[in-house]
Amino acid sequence: MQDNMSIIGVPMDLGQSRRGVDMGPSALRYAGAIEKLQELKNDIHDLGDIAIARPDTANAVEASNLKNLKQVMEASEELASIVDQEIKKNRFPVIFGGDHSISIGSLAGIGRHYENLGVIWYDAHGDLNSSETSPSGNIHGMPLAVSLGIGHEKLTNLAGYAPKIKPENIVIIGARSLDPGEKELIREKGIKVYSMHEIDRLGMPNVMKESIDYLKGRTDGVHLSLDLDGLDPSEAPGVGTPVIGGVTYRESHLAMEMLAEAEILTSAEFVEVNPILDDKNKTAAVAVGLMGSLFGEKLK
Ligand code: 4U7
Ligand code: MN
Ligand code: MN
Ligand code: MN
Repeated sequence: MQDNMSIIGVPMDLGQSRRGVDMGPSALRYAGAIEKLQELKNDIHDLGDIAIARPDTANAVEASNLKNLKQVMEASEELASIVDQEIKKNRFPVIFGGDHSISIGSLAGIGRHYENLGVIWYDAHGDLNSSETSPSGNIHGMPLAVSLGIGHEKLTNLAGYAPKIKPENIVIIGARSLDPGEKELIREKGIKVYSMHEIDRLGMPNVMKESIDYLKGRTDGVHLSLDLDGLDPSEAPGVGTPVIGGVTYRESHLAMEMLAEAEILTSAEFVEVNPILDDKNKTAAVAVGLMGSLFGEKLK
């Protein structure tokens, strides 16, 4: 893995309904994320946070059922362009969210650089809804679908091309809350999913070995999108949509170490940390611990 990383904070909370996740980048920095990365890599640029527009309360009636579509779109454009620039400089992008709608921008910026970009979606959810299937209208439940070219065209056409990724290059890990429309899409597109059922049955070492072998054979780059709600809420309580019965910290730590050893990652993001809902910034500390294992603490 490259020794030069660029950190981009995205204080976005408009892709969902609970306040506080916009403070995610601050919570991660306060928990020592930058210092941890500096311990492990020689050349860290913290680019700070991008600016996020406020919700347009005067025009609360929107042209679509997607909440804050315009603001999410604008932030995604900006994030996509920064990520694109950093990759052109041959730097490894690490994105700090913010809610998971920011992946629309991350993947739009990264996708152009790879013929077959792999994506590891570590999450309790599939984030595969469209405006038609979404029970909530919250865009943080849609980024994986949008990146496949499914959803509102203002989002799917972001950065001027679609789709950003192919269904056969995705692995979802930790799923345990999938909406009916998401399950249908998973079946239709043949997306590889290691739900909690498979993690229980096979164990995390086999799940990661299979995922890595699968992606190694077919991709030319891999993005890790780690939603902290993939972990169990007893260990990562500071998230907006917790689901009981999740992956443990130890299992996640091992998953990150196996990714470090495999040397397949080309970008990463950590999303959905909400310090307002957290227990003394515990979830941000968990995220920083996982960054340590992901970026080679054990191998040093
Ligand atoms: B997250 C949900 F209905 N599926 O679409 C939706 F259950 O980025 C939740 O994974 C989405 O945290 C969760 O609103 C999005 C809901
Ligand atoms: Mn998510
Ligand atoms: Mn989630
Ligand atoms: Mn260890």
